[in-house]
Amino acid sequence: ILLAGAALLALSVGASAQTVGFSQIGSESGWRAAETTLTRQQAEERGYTLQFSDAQQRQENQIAAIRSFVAQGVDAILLAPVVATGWDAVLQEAKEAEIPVVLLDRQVDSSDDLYLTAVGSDLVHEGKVAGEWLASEVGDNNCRVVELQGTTGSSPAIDRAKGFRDGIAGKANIEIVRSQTGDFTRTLGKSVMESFLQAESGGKDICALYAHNDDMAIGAIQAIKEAGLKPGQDIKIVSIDAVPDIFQAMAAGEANATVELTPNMAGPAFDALEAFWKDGTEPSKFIQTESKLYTQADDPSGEYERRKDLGY
Ligand code: GZL
Ligand code: ZN
Repeated sequence: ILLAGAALLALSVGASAQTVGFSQIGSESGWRAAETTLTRQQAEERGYTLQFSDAQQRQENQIAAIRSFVAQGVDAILLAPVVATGWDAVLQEAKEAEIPVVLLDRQVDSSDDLYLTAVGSDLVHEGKVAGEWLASEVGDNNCRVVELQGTTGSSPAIDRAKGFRDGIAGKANIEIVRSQTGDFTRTLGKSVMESFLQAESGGKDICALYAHNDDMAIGAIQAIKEAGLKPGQDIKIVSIDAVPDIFQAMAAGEANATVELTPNMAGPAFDALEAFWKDGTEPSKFIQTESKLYTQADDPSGEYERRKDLGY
């Protein structure tokens, strides 16, 4: 009996019978849905109990969720912060409760001693890759660009706007003539693109669309078609995420380029947490995921097939 008892004790200490609270932004895009799917799968595989909260894009719901996770005494908190500001107080509360917080796919302006680490891409770099692709595409021709920005105040919207402008810097022939948030959704991407087309004499003067994510681009493609124009030809389309549906659009010649953002942020996050739980190992404050440009030349149909069952 003693041996059995010792074995059970060892199992309970060693096994990851951990409870993790996940404050997810919502399900505004296919990419976000895939991130949630993969996080649930990883938690399952690793034997964690995942307490999931969908904030419906509202920061106050995320703050309330974090407070409830702290009250529950979870072993860690995952946070995908909808906007970059306003987190100091609640992150301080988690710190005082000695609960490690890992940021997923977006950054916060809080001091980095208020979270264990942040897992995400170089969002500025993504925008720059998109800008550089457009610059290479148009050469010396004049190009009037419209921009669908992500959620106002979110780090991807801020950084992807900056990066794209870095990518076209010095190109006097490329001009961003309209820029507005589409909140990362297909619906708003479509309606804002409709307003751009109306404001730009039906769109004949628009050379390209830069969308901060594929979902807004997909909505915009619908609007462009309804306006009687050919997306991917009359108006070049470059966006970010590499969701399956953008590859379908590319295969149909209706989109031109996307920068991949991996939806697997949970893997690196859980690896860092396991090291921290085991012996207090402090990871670097930023664990960067890779970004990769895909164009119509990169087997879009094959890329669609590879991604279509990943939970987007
Ligand atoms: C970027 C991530 C963005 C995705 C969008 O890291 O936060 O949020 O690009 C999602 O699809 O809405
Ligand atoms: Zn770069």
